[in-house]
Amino acid sequence: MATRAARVAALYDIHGNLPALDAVMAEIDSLGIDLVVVGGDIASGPLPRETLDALRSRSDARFIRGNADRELAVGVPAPESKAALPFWEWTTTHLDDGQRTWLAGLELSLTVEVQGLGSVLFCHGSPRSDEEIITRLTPTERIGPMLDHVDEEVVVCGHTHVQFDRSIGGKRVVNSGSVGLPYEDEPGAFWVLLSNDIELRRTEYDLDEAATLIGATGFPESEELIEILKRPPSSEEASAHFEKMAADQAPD
Ligand SMILES: [Mn+2]
Repeated sequence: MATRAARVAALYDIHGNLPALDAVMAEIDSLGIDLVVVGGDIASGPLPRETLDALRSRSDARFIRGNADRELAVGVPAPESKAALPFWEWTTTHLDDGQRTWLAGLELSLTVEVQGLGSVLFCHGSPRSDEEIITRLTPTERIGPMLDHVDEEVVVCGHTHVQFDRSIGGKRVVNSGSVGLPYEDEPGAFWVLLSNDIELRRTEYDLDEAATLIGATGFPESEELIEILKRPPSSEEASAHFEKMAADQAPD
């Protein structure tokens, strides 16, 4: 049976940033939400175990898998990218096999009938891939084929950590942004509230407190991470960067 809800919080790309997640959870609990959709790339970051525990203890949460969650699965080889390897190694050693297996087994997408809004497809990258890139700059002709077999009226994606709300071929395509590692014009934790309408939201949290907590974890290059959390690259810069990656990723 289809999942139905009236007020849904979409929390994407948390990336093991527990203080950011805690702030968002406090806000959604005060707003009154009947479903939380966790949109993937959950654990890969400085507080993987604590982040997973906090989300899995919620009875109102449903989960989909992101590319970083998939890469943490038991038996999946280490990334070839030298840049990604230390983060992967650190995260895998801070999760147990049961947690890695649980992440790997998550579904790739989820459909929810949102009362007053319509049917919404939640996916991580695009409806057909957990790593396909859609940004606010992606030409509509490149997005068209990604939506080919989508019946839902609204698609909520993530993966690029920059929010947008676009209308493409009669569908609304929304990027939820990132709770734990946003590339936006100001710091904070970014997420989306779906009810009668769709609201792009930003929640503030104490970045100095977060820096102390993250700095104490031993996560590789945590000082650089804290710097990005405090002074993120602009959304325009990030979108252009991902759009270049998307062009390289495109088949033709
Ligand atoms: Mn991702």
